[in-house]
Amino acid sequence: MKIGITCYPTYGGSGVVATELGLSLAKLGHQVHFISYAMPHRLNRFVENIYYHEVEMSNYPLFEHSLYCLSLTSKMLEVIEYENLDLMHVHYAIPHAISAYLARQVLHKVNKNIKFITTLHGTDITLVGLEPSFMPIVKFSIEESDGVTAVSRFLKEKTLTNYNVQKNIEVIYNFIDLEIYKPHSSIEFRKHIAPNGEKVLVHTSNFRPVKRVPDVIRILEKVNKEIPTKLILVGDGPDRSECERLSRELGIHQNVFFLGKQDALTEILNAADLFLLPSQSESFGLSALEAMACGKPVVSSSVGGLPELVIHNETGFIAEIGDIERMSKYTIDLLKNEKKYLTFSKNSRERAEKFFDKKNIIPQYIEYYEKILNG
Ligand code: GMT
Repeated sequence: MKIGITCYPTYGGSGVVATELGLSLAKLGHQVHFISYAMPHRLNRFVENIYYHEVEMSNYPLFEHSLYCLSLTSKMLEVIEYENLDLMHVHYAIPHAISAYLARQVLHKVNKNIKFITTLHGTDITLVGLEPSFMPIVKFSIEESDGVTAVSRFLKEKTLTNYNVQKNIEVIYNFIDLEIYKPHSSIEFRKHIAPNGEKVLVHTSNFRPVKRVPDVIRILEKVNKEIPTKLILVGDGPDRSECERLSRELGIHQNVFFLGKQDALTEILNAADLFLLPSQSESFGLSALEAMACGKPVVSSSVGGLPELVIHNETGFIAEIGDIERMSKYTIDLLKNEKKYLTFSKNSRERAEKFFDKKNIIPQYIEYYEKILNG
């Protein structure tokens, strides 16, 4: 197949899922054309069957605001025509699904066809899409997509109820490369972080308010009162400064390592004991899956799709949003009880292998593409 993929070129989340999907499809012999405003983060090397098309932006002075949606549509049209694409697959509904819809309409006018699939990822449905200025257009673009997938059962249900749509939505879970994300020793890095044998917690995110990263700092403060513990924070975003300030205010900044954006995630995850994800909203929690694949139990909030990933009292613990007290207790419990910790660690890896292995999920996408193309 010749597939066009549009996604945000970002460091985490939907950008990573789309890029890893494209790379896997290319490896299987499909031709994949990425269309975005910048090179997707993980596309930083030559890969056979992968092409990248950058959306050109007009900077005409009349346009005070960027017309990305329209520029993207034009680029889609160009790539669909020149590369003879079979299908467009857009990740994150806003505004990608609308651009794909417009491209399809333009082609209809000249008696050409293109089908497009929209994959819903999270905040496109649970947060941004609910804003009154976006809601009607998100609903419309879901209804008009030839196929729609969601990354968790939670996200599927939310979409059907919040947008009152009658649409078949296929749940295709996010996936992980178990050969890259696996338990291995990371002794040197761990020694650097925790030279006196302290325990190590880790959190990775885009530091948006929805991730509640200050809760991670507050959990560390409580855990540290019982067990000497360090915290690694990976990523960057709007709440980072507030977190740096909070860790100083609480007098624990010497125990917090702000690493910023990092590529060597498996080294970092493997240097830690446990992953924290106290999000306000989380449709799936790819970062938690990355940690689980490395055999790290997760303590998280019980929101969204997280209970589909983190099994309470088996691969980690879940608690109400903002219940720092409980999350700290769960963390301490696991860090103090070695036997329990090892069981949870083993369970985490096994769950990643059983339900979220890339080898099993990629064929689900291919099957879905075929179903939509033949439907
Ligand atoms: O808002 C974000 O956190 C980024 C967002 C995205 O689409 O880039 O992440 C969402 O998609 C990820 C990949 O499917 C999911 O693992 C995240 O849970 C989801 N984030 C939220 O729902 C907040």
